[in-house]
Amino acid sequence: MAEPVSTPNPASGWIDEIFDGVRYGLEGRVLAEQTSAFQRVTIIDSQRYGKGLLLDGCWMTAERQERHYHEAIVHPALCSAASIERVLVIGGGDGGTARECLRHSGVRHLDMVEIDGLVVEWSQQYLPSIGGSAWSDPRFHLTVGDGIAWAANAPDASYDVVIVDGSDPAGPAEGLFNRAFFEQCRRILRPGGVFATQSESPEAFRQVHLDTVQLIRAVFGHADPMYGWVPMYPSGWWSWTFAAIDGRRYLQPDPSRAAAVVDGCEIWSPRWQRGAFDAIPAAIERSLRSLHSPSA
Ligand code: SPD
Repeated sequence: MAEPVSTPNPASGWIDEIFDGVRYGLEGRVLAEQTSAFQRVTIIDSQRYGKGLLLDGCWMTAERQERHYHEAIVHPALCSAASIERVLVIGGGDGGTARECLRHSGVRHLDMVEIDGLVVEWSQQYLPSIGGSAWSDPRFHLTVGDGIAWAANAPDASYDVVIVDGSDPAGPAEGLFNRAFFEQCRRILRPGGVFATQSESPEAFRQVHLDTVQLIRAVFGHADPMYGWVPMYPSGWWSWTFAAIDGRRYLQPDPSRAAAVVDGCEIWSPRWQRGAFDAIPAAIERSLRSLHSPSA
């Protein structure tokens, strides 16, 4: 994947992610910026979407559009795994994925493993509504550390749901997109378990998207991408990919679990989810049918 290019962030004005000859910008001002041990972390205040987070100049989340992403990555998995007692979130340092998971009363223990402590610290300080009550929920257990190593060291069949909420496959998140990592994720899932990951844009990052879906298919035997919108991300068009140990159970949300969360959702519903899985573009479907399994 080409390295994203980022302009130095001005104190105020347009703040852009620039990729492949296109810029995706918000008008606002930079509130804080620091280079951690892993990446450049930027917090902004934007006119339209409130406070937001960029990593290495790439948009991650913002207060008034984070639900597009977090509801989509969580509820297809949490509404369909056979059990949802033990959940692992790899990445997810802004807390939004954990927050949506913990809306499910069946979750008893959630481990979140985020590599960059500064992302957690600044999300708690500047974006508290995104993590919301997750940060103080007794079921929530945060480890600041390497999620790839965590998955490699976890016992077999130790989680019901594994969600990978990483950034783009450059820098610290690169290892979240390869076969060895997906194999570990499969190994640590219990029977009936469900795996979910963000799988990039079918437009702006088409090849990464295709490779990711294909690798997960090779590891799990099947996997399905689901398509939606995250307006601040490159092209605005995004995807999440789901797989499960025992078939395509993520396509069928359990009605009682869905009913318990849907009224609090802005985007996700069982109906939205059906459409989002069905919204696979024809060319992507063709490419996935014709591709051979990549090996890396
Ligand atoms: N290009 C953006 C990919 C970001 C995926 N993760 C977003 C973090 C939200 N919790």
